[in-house]
Amino acid sequence: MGIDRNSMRNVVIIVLVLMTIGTTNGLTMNYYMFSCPLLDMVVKNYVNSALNSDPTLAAALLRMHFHDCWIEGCDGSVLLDSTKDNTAEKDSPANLSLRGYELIDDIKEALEERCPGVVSCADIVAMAARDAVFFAGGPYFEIGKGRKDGRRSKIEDTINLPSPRFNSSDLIKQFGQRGFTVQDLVALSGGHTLGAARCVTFKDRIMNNADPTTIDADFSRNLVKTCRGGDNSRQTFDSTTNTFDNDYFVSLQRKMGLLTSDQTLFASPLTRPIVNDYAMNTAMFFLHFQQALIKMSLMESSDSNAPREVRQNCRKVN
Ligand SMILES: *[C@@H]1O[C@H](CO)[C@@H](O)[C@H](O)[C@H]1NC(C)=O
Ligand SMILES: CC(=O)N[C@H]1CO[C@H](CO)[C@@H](O)[C@@H]1O
Repeated sequence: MGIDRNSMRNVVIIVLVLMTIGTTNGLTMNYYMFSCPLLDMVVKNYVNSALNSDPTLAAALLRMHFHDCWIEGCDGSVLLDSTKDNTAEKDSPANLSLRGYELIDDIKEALEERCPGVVSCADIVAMAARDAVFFAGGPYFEIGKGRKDGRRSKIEDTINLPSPRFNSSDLIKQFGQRGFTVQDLVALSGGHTLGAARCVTFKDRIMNNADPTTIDADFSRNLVKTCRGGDNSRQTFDSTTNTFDNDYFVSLQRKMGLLTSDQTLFASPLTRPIVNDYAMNTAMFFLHFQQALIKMSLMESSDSNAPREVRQNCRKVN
């Protein structure tokens, strides 16, 4: 008996098929399987212990991944420090509340000890965001790896980030241009289940008598109080700010969305039904969120000839 040539061939085909499952944009689930087998464990341990001492970092890590991907693809550009000839993305006012860089540095350092020169900073950011969502109570999912780090990070590119003052048509348009459906837009906005925003991003909603059709009166009075502390005073997006849940969507139904770009999702007939679905069905939100986040994590630079590398230090090009 034994294995004949035909069944051997079938085994080989099955193995090849398995290896290509989850391959998108050149990324694979098991990209570092041999070159850095402990990668997943290292990132998870660092993210977990960082969140234990500072749960607000979950929002920061998710936001960092979003900012990274949105500007010229997920290439670690958000991590680069400014140099004397170049002002980097991270020094844009739009970035004012980005945090978590030290954690990424720590993870990179730990990985350089185990598998030097192998794991890109862009992959670390993507994995840290994924793990942050999970440790905050959200879904767990696999993501492709094999991103490379870019060498460009320019303050002027950050004008392409969605504005907190966008209405639903602006949002649908900008997300649509980048390949996201209306469902992806609403699901990704649900990332605001974590974190807070500064007064300067929402105070226009409460000045000159808040419009009661778009904002709850008590909520509005609370925001006025918060903003007495100045433009940098912070207000959480929902009442469970460090927990990844669907409370954000329930808040929108109550006209307690923080930013114009949040509450508008309940105002538009194109997005309101999706908000209502997620407010009722956490499992649906989680599923759609992970699908949209995976899509986001595959965003690539519009310049396919842009130089790519695995950075030694996430803050500096090699
Ligand atoms: C959304 O805002 C844009 C300007 O940014 C405006 O042209 C458009 O009419 C607005 N759409 C809605 C539905 O309010
Ligand atoms: C303009 C500005 O304040 N940019 C900030 C962007 O984020 C980094 C990291 O937190 C800050 O160091 C910059 O000052």
